[in-house]
Amino acid sequence: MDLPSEVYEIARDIRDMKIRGAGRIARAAAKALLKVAREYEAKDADDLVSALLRASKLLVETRPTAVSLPNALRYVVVRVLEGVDRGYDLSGIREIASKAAEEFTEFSTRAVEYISKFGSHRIRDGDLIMTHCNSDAAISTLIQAWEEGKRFEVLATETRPRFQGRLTAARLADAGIPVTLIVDSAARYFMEDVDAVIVGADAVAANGAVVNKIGTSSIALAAHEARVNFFVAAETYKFSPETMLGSLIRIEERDPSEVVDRDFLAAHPNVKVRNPAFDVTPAMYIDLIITEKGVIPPSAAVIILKEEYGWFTRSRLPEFLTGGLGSARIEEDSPTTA
Ligand code: RUB
Repeated sequence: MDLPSEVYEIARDIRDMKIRGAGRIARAAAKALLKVAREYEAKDADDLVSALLRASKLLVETRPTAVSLPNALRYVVVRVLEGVDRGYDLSGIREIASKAAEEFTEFSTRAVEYISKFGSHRIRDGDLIMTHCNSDAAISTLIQAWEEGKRFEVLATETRPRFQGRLTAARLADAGIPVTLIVDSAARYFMEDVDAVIVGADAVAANGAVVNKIGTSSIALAAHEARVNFFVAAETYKFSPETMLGSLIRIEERDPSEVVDRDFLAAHPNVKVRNPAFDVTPAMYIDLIITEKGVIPPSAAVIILKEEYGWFTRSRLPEFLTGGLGSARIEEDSPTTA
């Protein structure tokens, strides 16, 4: 039996960046699994489980950096595998998978609301706030502060090469917030006038480093140099459990044609073009990470990971959902380090 066609559409839209931004990607993945749970005409429970795993594999391979994507899939798959262990039948597994997918979506939406409320406390009247790329968590925080009556201005970087900053500027302007669009390379030029920077995240590592749109780390460095606060707004499902086991977060490298057009590439075959989509901002340049569980210093990332994903080190998830760490997982009875 083939998977519902919407699953392929969602996977394609994530790959082609019609669905983009770590939170939206995660919710789209949960929606795809919900489709499978509800609509896949399974013979029995095993058949449904294998369809859910097939869909998960298809989805997890669409974009490699946003940890929200495997975490959304794992949220559902872990519960489904528990159901299998408890001997649930087909309708039981359908129920578990649907409920988990819906729960994840609700949790993800609510998380942004909490982040906005916590983050807005850090925005003051008269501030000039810089943001980079297009993050729902960061934008919602700014809109929340504005709705609370605070009056401030925003500098939004255009975010080459795909100009997600234009989306940010438009959304802030629609909310009535004064916003100025600048080229990415002007970030340091303006930094001396900036009061705080707020960005989103695609991934947060166990050591507190944050992976976000390319250019984020240069902005963080400029903020550090100018003694400007650098805030990251990130739901806890963007924290990477793989990094607890030493794994590195993979940085997506996209097509050169996003940077220069194909005519240029054809006319200059000896010019190499690189297009990494994300970069890593070390913890030392980050003042706070604003999560739905509260505001934490980056050094507390590992505590969040242990609380949320302690099970990851013992889980029996398929390899494609553990970043290939299957054999490196810590078994219950393995000796602890000396
Ligand atoms: C989007 C991006 C966003 C994070 C967080 O990159 O870097 O800052 O995903 O977004 P892309 P959110 O456009 O390549 O997906 O807070 O909405 O999850």
